[in-house]
Amino acid sequence: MLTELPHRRLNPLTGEWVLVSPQRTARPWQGHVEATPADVPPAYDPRCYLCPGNARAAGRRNPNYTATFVFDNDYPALLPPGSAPRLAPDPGPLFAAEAEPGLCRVVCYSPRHDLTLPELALEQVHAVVETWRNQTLELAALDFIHHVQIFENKGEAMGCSNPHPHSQVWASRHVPNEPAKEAAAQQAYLERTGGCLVCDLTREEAARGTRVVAANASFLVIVPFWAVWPFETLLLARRHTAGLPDLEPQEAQDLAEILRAVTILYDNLFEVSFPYSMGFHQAAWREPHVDAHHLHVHFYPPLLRSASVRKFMVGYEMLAMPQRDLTPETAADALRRLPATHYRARSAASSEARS
Ligand code: H2U
Ligand code: ZN
Repeated sequence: MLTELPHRRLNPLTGEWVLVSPQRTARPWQGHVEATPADVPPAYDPRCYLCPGNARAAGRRNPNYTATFVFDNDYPALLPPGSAPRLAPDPGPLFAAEAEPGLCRVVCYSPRHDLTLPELALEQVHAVVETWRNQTLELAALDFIHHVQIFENKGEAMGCSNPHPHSQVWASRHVPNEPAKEAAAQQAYLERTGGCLVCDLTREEAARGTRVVAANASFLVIVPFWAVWPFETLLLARRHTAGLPDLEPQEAQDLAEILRAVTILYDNLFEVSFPYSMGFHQAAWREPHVDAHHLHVHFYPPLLRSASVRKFMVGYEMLAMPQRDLTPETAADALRRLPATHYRARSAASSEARS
């Protein structure tokens, strides 16, 4: 039984296996309890590098922006072409290295220092989606760019260095490891079956329903069958869409709606601003096999049992393979049952009713 006994499950997008040990969910745990930052941040923080009108760490000043705000990362991990290191002509198989030109940008979601995706109004999340779409178009048009990676690190638990809600865009010449693995798997699936792996998955998961967390006309959010993180989710476009630039206007609206919906469920799970790393996987425009690629978003949240008990990828995970106790089906069920209204909006409404 997949609900009771240890087994392993295959991630068809990466070809990697995850060990599932549902019999261990009752084991005692006496580890470290992380302190959770309970303070509600201010709407504007004069010391924040990302708030409107403030000076950033390297000295540049932000404009008094009123919507989304994009800037070139002051400490970029990638540099434009022309700044390539001089490399040995033939280092041999043991010391391979190559230049990696690219660009890194930061996307502030809104002027508000205190509002993360789930607390922004729907129109504001839509503005973020449009900004990501425009960044993708602009960066993918550059001849030295073959991959545009949009991602967000949210919360101190994920190493986010600034609480002002923002995401990052790193655009690079090479397709990085994770999207490259997934692109190869999608291409192989297309060659083997004649169909799209993610289209087939989306249809199957919608029909089964057991791992569905949220859905609308254009998107589906599931806890994947092979999830590694306890409350990992996968957001899937129902229509075969290679990337953000291909979305129809209604689909962009629906994407904003479902991003808001899933992040509200996350915040409601432990009534805390839920940390995660999330990111879009979209086609690498200049690759020849764009057909096999299907737009999706991964959410990787670290929390396990409460606002302070997180999962660590250590020991067996580092040396052997990922392992989880809670089944993906149980996680999906827990998320799906949560209220659709953010807990802070609910507590604000009830304190208004009392006064
Ligand atoms: P996180 O998304 O992990 O918090 O990283 C924030 C990014 O913002 C980080 O890459 C950049 C950092 O280099 N940043 C600036 O470019 N300028 C600043 O003034 C602060 C942070
Ligand atoms: Zn700020």
